[in-house]
Amino acid sequence: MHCSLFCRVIDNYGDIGVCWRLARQLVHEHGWHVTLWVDDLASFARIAPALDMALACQLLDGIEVRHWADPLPADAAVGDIVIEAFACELPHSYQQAMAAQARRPLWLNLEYLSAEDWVEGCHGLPSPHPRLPLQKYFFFPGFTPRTGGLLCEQALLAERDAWQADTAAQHAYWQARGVPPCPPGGVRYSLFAYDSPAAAQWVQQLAAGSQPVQLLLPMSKVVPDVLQALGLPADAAAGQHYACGQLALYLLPMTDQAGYDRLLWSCDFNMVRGEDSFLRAQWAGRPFAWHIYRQDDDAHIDKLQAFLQHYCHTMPPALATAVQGFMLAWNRNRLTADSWPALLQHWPQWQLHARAWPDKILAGGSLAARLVQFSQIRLQ
Ligand code: TRH
Repeated sequence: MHCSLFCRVIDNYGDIGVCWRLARQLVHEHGWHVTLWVDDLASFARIAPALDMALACQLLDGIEVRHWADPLPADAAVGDIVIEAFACELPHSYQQAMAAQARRPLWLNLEYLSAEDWVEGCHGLPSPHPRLPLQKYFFFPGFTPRTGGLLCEQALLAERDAWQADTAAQHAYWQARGVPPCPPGGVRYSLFAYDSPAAAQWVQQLAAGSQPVQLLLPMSKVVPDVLQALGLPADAAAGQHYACGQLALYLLPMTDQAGYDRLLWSCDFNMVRGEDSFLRAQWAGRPFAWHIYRQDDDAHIDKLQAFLQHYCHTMPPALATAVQGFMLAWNRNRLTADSWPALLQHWPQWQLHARAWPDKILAGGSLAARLVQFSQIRLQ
């Protein structure tokens, strides 16, 4: 099966992060041949350092990666399946080529992840092309069996378990990053977020708290806010570290996606953002909070609340209130003095919930498996 997957990088790394992950799963777990078209190789290279930005076409980890420039090169083959990620418009010439195939390809629009109720009703719906003899299906990721599911590699949770049981590997991991052993009673948190007044308040609270905290910060938009909030020089770079009250800060370079997974698996709590990191923190099986991507008219708050309703549904009520309170406060930029301490009071219960959560939401199969099944039925 040949799949052409098209990705336009709108902002940051999530668009290509999701497509890169999906491409590899389709190739390595389902034996498809994938051509990944990407318009921004520089952003791609931040999460896939082995990519050669100078090449318009290359084979990377078994995937044919091609630079998507306008116009598309004449040899741009039409796959059996064509996926446009996040409604990135396919070039008209390519749509015409799709319509001209003796056997028309299956055309999917892979949508953004949302836990909102309407997703179940829209997943899998076809939309006829206004002029060409083609139709496009909407493929919606989601948290329930009647959606397109969630991206997760087949072996991931077993790899995570092995990593979290391997104290020697973790020790070596921290040592390689210049992070000393945690002081007695101390904890490790990671923070990958957008710029945020809440992050500034949070780190000030951690610095003034009663527990030693090592905070791991991959370079991201939140780093200047954190440094400023703590009165540290703003020109910090990856590799530097600082101490401030109970808080020890470690600035980390961005790594490939597997490297980021290991960071998430190794921390007691992860503050994450966007779409892909949001899921990876859930797969870590540890408490996490979500800095959701901001949308116009506060649409992101509805999206956050839909997720929280789902995530907190089976939690003890006091924990649910604390988790909802913290994530909403963070995303409304109004962290109070109680938001974080309320969570700490219910920590062991949250750890149990976080551990059990991935199996619950993966019960209907991962997104790649559901996409393959969806395609097989329609291409019969
Ligand atoms: O970077 P994000 O904010 O991306 C997105 C996009 O911007 C998109 O336009 C928007 O619609 C969406 O958010 C909601 O967050 P995300 O989705 O978490 O993507 C980050 C990617 O970077 C993810 O695949 C993990 C990866 N990553 C690494 O590979 N190495 C690292 O060191 C880190 C910190 C992240």
